[in-house]
Amino acid sequence: MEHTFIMVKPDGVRRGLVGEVISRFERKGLTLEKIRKLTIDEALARRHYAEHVEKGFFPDLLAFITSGPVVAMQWSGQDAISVARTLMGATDPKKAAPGTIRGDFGLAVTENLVHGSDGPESAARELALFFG
Ligand code: DAT
Ligand code: MG
Repeated sequence: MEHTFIMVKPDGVRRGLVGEVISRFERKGLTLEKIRKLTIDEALARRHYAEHVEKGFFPDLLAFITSGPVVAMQWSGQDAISVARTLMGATDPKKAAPGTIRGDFGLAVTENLVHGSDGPESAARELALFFG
């Protein structure tokens, strides 16, 4: 059993896709354990995206991720981290396969609808950041 941190980003919340995202993870067989709606401030964004703070796209990412409420979640299940990443699709929605969340609903790399932890260390770190 593995835990992962999943977040519907501000574009997904604005577009009314929270239920769609939750439904896809539920139908796959993962279990929703915690859920919280919040607006990310700059300090939290810098901690959550610490690995990207020095990158050229970070100002755009920061403006976007703080632009409205997100829905933060803890999910569990067998291989939950990689299963969730597969359901999300590639980072760039233009390259994400049809049938994935990003492939079905996204067009721009910044506004790519969902975040999912990329490994056990980031899952533990991100869950602690958002759920204490
Ligand atoms: P992922 O969200 O698939 O784990 P990541 O951790 O590499 O991708 O990047 C975090 C977010 O930053 C990503 O969801 C969208 C944005 N991003 C990544 N690469 C980018 C790029 N080359 N240009 C603009 N935004 C980018
Ligand atoms: Mg990532």
